[in-house]
Amino acid sequence: LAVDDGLRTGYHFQPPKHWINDPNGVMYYKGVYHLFYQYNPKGAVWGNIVWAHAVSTDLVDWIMLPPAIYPTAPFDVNGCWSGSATVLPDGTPVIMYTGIDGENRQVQNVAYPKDLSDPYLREWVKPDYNPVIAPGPGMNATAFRDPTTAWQGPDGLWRLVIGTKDNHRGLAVLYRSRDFKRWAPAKRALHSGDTGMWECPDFYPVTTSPAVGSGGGGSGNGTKHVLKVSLDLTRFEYYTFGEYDHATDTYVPDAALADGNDGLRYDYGNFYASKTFLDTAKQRRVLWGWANESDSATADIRKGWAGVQAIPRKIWLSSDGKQLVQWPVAEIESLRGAHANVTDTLVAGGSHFEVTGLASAAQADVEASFQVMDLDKAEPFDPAWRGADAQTVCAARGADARGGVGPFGLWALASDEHGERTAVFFRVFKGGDGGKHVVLMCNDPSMSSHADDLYKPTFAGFVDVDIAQTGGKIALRTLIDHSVVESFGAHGKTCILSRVYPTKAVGDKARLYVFNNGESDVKVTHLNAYEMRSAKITSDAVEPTKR
Ligand code: DQQ
Repeated sequence: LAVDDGLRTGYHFQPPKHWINDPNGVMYYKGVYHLFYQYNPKGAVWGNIVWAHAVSTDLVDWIMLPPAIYPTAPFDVNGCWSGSATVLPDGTPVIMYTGIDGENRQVQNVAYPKDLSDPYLREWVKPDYNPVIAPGPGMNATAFRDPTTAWQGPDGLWRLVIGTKDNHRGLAVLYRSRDFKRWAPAKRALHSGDTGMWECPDFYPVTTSPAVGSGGGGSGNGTKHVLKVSLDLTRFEYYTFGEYDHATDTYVPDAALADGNDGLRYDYGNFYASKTFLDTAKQRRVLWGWANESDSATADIRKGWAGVQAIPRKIWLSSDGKQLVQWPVAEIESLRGAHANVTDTLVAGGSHFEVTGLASAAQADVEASFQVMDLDKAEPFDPAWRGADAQTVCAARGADARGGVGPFGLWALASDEHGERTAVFFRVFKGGDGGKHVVLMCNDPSMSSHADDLYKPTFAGFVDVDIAQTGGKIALRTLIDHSVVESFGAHGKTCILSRVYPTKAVGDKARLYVFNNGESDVKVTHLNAYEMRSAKITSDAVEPTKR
């Protein structure tokens, strides 16, 4: 089957063909970034899962290697599911992943590099003593998976968390080990919530400084610990952060934060099964997440591929300590080419203009700053929406519903006459908590494609900014990549990734517009739209040793 090139990404990570899902075992080791990911080597739908492997020195260009972990033994004969890497103090990396055993139980296995002198760590050895963690009596053996990176407590013991459920209760269960081989369950789970299964937990320290210490553990000095879980019922991820007591292994989320469906999300769009790692080269924490397709399985089979990884994001705690902030790693800016610039341009209510001068806007990085000229025009926030999530509000007030302040923002991947367009925008209401304005950020793909059979929900998140204080200013960055529209509002406070499948706004036919569907005029104080070169994806020249 032909691979459909028109909608493949140019700088978002994708293998040449077939299905991918969760990022796994992400790490930095001796000058090389490793990305493993769930992969079906036989087709464009989920199945036959192995750990595919790619390496990079800059998180931009990738060398594809043969799968690193694939079924070989009774403890993983039915699949090698998600897991994490930990770099031990002696410098040895170890992977722990979920194996699906001969009885379809989910067990945790370790794997070590076969040859530490191979800079790419191509081959991994699974000791015979696997599995190292099996579901205990009374545990749900078909919902016990996705071990985190391990961390070492002051007592020298390793700890990690595994996702599971007990009926409807999602749990992050804790295990401890002295040698990474024998693991004992803690009496209490690290945390739990009434949300169904917790997949792909992640647990790590953050501070308000984007630069992190190389230790990666630590507490005190304003350090918070983040617990992120992926909810298989909604396919959304939620996080809390709070105090973690190393001595008692107790995690208490900050009181202002809600668990589960009412909680904060890394991304309010299509972004799942994410995982962070500590990048000791650049003293930052980096987040990887998977974005699946929004078309049908039939379409994926026809395309020959399914799934991409989001651009890796630096992640840290906002200066007010109320949420996490994310920003694309700076390295991707090396792909920026020719650019179009707009400065101090007024967009009257009800108007739009095209950002011209790009050979193609199908592969672009757009940084824009807007200024609302008359915040008094903001409509009141409907009391019926109190407590509703942003997606509900945005569904009621899409990009084409005229407003007082907004919707204003970008039409990405727009065709001639913008019959196809994906709207990324802000909308401002008055009457929020404490008299503040409510700022909503939305991604509305309802006009994104003339094709049928697409999943086209609006995605939305609230943006925690006091827009009156900023003089009506708000920033938007959008990474456009053929079938990806990945946006960062208010310098990374609210993020939304969306997958779209234009039929006309493809390749050099894709255009970019600024629009304003509100009553208040909006000024584009500045906008830079860069054409993006493609990342280099090469395959490993070295013949893998026969296995
Ligand atoms: N994907 C993996 C599981 C994980 C799920 C299987 C999340 O380990 O829970 O491919 O997308």
